[in-house]
Amino acid sequence: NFRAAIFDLDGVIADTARLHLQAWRQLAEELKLPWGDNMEESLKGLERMASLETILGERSADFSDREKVALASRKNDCYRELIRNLTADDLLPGAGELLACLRGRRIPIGLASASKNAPAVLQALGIADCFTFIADPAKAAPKPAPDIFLAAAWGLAVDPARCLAFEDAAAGVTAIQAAGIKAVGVGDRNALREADYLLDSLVEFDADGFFAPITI
Ligand code: B16
Ligand code: MG
Repeated sequence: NFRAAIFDLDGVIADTARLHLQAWRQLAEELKLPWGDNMEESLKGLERMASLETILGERSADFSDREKVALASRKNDCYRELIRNLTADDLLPGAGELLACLRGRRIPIGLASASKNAPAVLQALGIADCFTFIADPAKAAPKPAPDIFLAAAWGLAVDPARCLAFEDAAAGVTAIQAAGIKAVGVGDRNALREADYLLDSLVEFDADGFFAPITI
């Protein structure tokens, strides 16, 4: 049995990947950058500056580091504007139910999101109280490095080997496994084929198979 659950946010709990994409797309249009077909999959789980580099592509050399910071912050302002409209309706299928089920079983729940906007997103979705510990992405090397998942396990005071973590991005699955944690891939079965367990959505997750039942 696992003793703790650790979640990625965008694409696992919240339907925010589309908002990140919308904000990046707006920036790309303003800069008249080409928009590749596979952009959605390429941007998944990447931290902010790495996402910017992906958007800029061959045009990266045209911008100084200072200009890049300004561009990333312009995208972030747009994203912050978009997440103001988030509500519990933007929880992905099964997410609210799973969080409630884990809380009922007294399973500590951690967040390992690359997003510096994660606390604002959790508030808007009305689920901030569900989390025992939120790992700080500003203090961790970006996924696929294991740091953010290790920080979450440490914050929950649970051995990584007793944690189960959920991800929608291949780089996230790599990060989880590098931390010595078992990975549940949620979404694209091909992109996430390295995961220890695969789900189309959290609705399919059977908590009884992984976590001890409520003990009184
Ligand atoms: P921010 P996750 C990631 O969150 C997103 O998937 C990714 O698209 C985003 O660029 C990254 O957070 C950084 O977010 O710009 O808000 O700090 O999937 O790790 O929860
Ligand atoms: Mg994600």
